[in-house]
Amino acid sequence: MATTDVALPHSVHLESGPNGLARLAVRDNRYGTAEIYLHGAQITSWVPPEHAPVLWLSAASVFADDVAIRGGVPICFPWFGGGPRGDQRPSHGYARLREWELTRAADTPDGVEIELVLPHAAGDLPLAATYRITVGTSLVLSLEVRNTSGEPVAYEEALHTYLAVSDIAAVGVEGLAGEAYLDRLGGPDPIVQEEQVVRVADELDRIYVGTPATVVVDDPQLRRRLVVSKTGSQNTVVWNPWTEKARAMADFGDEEYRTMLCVETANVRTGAVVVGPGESHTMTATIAAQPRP
Ligand code: TA6
Repeated sequence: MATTDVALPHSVHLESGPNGLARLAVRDNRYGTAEIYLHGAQITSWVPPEHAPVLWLSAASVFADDVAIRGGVPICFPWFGGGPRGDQRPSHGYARLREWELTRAADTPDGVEIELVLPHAAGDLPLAATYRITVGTSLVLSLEVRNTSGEPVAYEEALHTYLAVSDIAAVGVEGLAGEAYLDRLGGPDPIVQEEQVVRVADELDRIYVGTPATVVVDDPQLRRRLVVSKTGSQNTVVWNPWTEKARAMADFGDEEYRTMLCVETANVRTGAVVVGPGESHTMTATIAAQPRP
């Protein structure tokens, strides 16, 4: 079924975005606004009523069918980065570079629900991916992966969420005290985080391992706390490129790194998923914006 065959509720509009990339615009006075590109099934904007945008999007993002949009929530699948051995391309897998098909859009008591599926291509792993987005009082992102083969299949996944913050120097990341992480800028051995609150003052790229923890980004200047909770996820990745790495990325504008922080809901490396023949696994991230007293 083609995307254009899907009936849309009055709050969902299919429109043409930059460079003609198709996007779904959610405009609903109960739940604010959102934009989801079919390219990568990438939500790039969610603005709840009475809030500043919750997702960050680079002003330098390139909207092209062979490049990942810089911001929002890229879907890393079926591997993360270069994969467990570091030799897989494209980086973060093929899902975010492909146009997904809309299969359902509905206005429900919980919010506007949108469902997309990843079209299969030659060479793909035998995995069928279905992504469900609910734009409600929270933003709920759910990735269901089904093994269509007769053998177990291993894969990695991450909802690579770019959160919008007032100033990276002003925010604190709570919820990961006591959790172990792999420092991607350091050695191979896990480090147990002793700080109650993580503060970012340089490039930071951590894969927390074996943690179901809910993460809170406390933002005094925006007087809000962004809460990322999850199910079906063993890993959380926390990333800010800081100056040098951001400057090396053409789709990261000057100083933009100061207004973003990635808190990624994931199953990667030792947390990779092994799904049996005909079985499915679902990972869900729920993002909420709460006022800060
Ligand atoms: O999740 C953090 C990370 O793996 C960083 O190491 C950095 O590479 C980032 O993802 C962005 O990757 P991308 O391929 O989107 O430029």
